[in-house]
Amino acid sequence: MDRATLKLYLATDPVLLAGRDLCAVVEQAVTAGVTLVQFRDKTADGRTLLETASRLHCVTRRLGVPLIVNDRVDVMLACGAEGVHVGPGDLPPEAVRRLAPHAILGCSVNTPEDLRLAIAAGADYVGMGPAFATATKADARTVLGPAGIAELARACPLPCVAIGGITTRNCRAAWSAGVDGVCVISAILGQEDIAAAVRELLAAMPAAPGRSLRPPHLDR
Ligand code: 3NM
Repeated sequence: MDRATLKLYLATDPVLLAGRDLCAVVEQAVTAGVTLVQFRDKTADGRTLLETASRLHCVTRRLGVPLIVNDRVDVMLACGAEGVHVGPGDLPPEAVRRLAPHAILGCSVNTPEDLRLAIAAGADYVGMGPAFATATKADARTVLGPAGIAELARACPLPCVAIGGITTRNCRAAWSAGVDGVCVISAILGQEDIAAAVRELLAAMPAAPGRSLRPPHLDR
C-alpha cells in the first residue's frame, strides 16, 4: 500500500466517542487530514458491527480514504470495506489473508518475531506498539518507546505505523523513529475539537526528504 496513506491513521472507540455520532466525528477528522480509518469496537454484536461499519464506509468512501475493520474479517467482507486489522487473539493473519486475498491486511506487532510472522502472512502494513503507555487498551503489551519503535522500523520492509499513547506532545518522537505514520485513538477522539487535534498531530510530523506525505485525498 501507499505509505502516505498511513500518515495519520484514526482508530475508533465507542467509549471515547462519549455519545457523539461516529460518522460525524470521522467526517470531521478526515476532512481535517486523517488519511486512514479503522473501525474498532470490541463490544458490539455482529449485526450492530455490520450496520455501523456500513454507515461508516459510506462516509469514508465519499471522502476518499480506505476503511479498515478491526479483527472481524466477516464484517469487513460484508460491508465491502477495504481492509482488516488483526492483533494477538484475533484470527491469525494467514487465515485472514486466505479469506480476503485482496484486502489491505494490517497486523499488530510488538516484537521482531511478530514482525516476521506478519511479513510471512502477507501483511500490507504493520502497527508497532504500544509506543507509549496507553489507557485505551487494557491488554496492551510491553511499551516500546521511540527506541523500540525505531528498532522494529529499521527491520521492517513493510509500511508501518506506531500506535499506543501517541499525543500531540510525543507524536514527533514517534514519527522520528522512522515510521510512515501514527495510529491514534484518544489523541483525536478524546478531544473536543477534532479538527484542531488532527491539525496539531499533522504539524508534529513534518515531511522529510524521501518521505512522500501529502495525504492522497487532499490532492483532489
Ligand atoms: N493497539 P490510544 S495500543 C488499539 O499496542 C491499540 O497494538 C495497541 O489508543 C497496540 O491512541 C492501542 O488512545 C490503543 O493510546 C491506542
